[in-house]
Amino acid sequence: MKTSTMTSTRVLTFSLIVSLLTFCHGDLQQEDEFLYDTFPEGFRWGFATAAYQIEGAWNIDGKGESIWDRFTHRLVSPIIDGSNGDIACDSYHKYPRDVELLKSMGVQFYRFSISWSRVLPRGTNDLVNEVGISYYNNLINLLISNNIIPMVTMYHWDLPQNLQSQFGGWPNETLIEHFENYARLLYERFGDRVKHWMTFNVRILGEATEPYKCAHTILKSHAKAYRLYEREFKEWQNGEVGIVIDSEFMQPDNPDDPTHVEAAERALRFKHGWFAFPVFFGDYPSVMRELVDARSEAEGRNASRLPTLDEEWQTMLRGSFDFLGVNHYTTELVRPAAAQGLPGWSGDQQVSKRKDPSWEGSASAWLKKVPWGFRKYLNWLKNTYDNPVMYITENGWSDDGRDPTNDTSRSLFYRDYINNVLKAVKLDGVNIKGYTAWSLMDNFEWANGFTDRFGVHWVDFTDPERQVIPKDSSVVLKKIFEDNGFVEE
Ligand code: PNW
Repeated sequence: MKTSTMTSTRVLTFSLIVSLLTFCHGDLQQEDEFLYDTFPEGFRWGFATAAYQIEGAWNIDGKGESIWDRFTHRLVSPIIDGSNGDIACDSYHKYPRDVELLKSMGVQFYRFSISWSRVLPRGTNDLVNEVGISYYNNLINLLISNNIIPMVTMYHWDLPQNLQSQFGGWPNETLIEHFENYARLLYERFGDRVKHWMTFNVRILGEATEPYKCAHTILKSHAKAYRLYEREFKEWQNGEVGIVIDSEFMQPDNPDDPTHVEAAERALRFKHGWFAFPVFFGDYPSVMRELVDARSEAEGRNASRLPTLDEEWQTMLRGSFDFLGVNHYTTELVRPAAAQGLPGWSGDQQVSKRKDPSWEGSASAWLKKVPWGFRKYLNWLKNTYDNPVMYITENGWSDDGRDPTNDTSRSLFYRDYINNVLKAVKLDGVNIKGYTAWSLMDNFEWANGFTDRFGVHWVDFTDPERQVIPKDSSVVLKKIFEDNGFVEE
């Protein structure tokens, strides 16, 4: 606790100096001064979670195994604290508690994901698990009766194990058809009440050719699901379908060096543009095409590691969104670097990235606090994609959970990041319709297990009842939601 108080004092002193400085430089003022103002009327606030991270009940009531069940059950655990999502927050049994928490926070919507293998245990539509369908029906109905809009992610990383074992997972384009069938089932069963769909929560790790192949299948699956809705459901269900793409902001390490500026732009196109360019413009960014093609040839391959989208797929992909989902947490400093290491996505970009050691750290090694990076990033999205409708679909901060309630650093994180969203909306005209905090409560943080906690509610994972305690940040965030921004006291 000592360190976080010290850090916040340092941050406060620093911002004071910055405000004094900017006071003398009129045009910098907007960049560094806190903005007291409210979001436009109708702006929406909510929380996000994902099925594997909260539900538990991994093998209950007919649910099939997912790749995350298989992965966390390995004999030698790949998870930092040896934990898994077998029970997690037990939201499968305790979803009324989740809705209570949402109500207590005064949100307008809740973004959650559906576990594919809970509704289709084998991933294929020859076997529908009606008990799994009921679970989501109950959750959706309870949300709606409490005036909370459900926003549904179809895929948040928990692929049915059967699709992995039988087809090898996302590198295999057979999955396109299975995803389309899954999407159809969701529209059919839930689309009368769910009006906001997100096909994928996109984030890919790994090297060599596999990530490019996975992304290729995922993009095509997204396009199929989008066009299916447009063709058969939109007219009578009146909803919208988008995709969620995650990226850091890439800041030129030395903004005065044009090669750094170019490298940062390249890194953004390799990270965000990889998925967004096909969805907005129909094809991968040309800088990816050029660099990956050239390097593949130099490696003596007869085909590029980056697959090509033919005319038909380009047409299907181009414009396949009603909104863009934006997950954002942190910023990187970028400069040019020669390609090195194994052939793959990180080397293909020919950049090196680092984080400024003075940036405040969270419990997660990768997550440093850079509030101004968020505003710059939102402006980059606005300029690159012609100001599309956007929702912030994730943004949040982790602690180590040792103190259940005192989380000043998270309160300051939300205040400063949301203030930059406000500046993007009010001063820069970025078209953002809502903001989603990650997350409602501490949950299973993937490879970091229960050690990195992102909740505004603390969860006791040793208690079979999974008691929750509000952290201090829940009060701060609730006030921002209530005020629809920041009101000067
Ligand atoms: C997201 N980064 O992952 C996921 O969508 C969530 O499921 C996850 O719990 C949350 O953020 C916190 O990790 C990210 O390196 C992981 O910038 C890493 C990064 C961003 C998002």
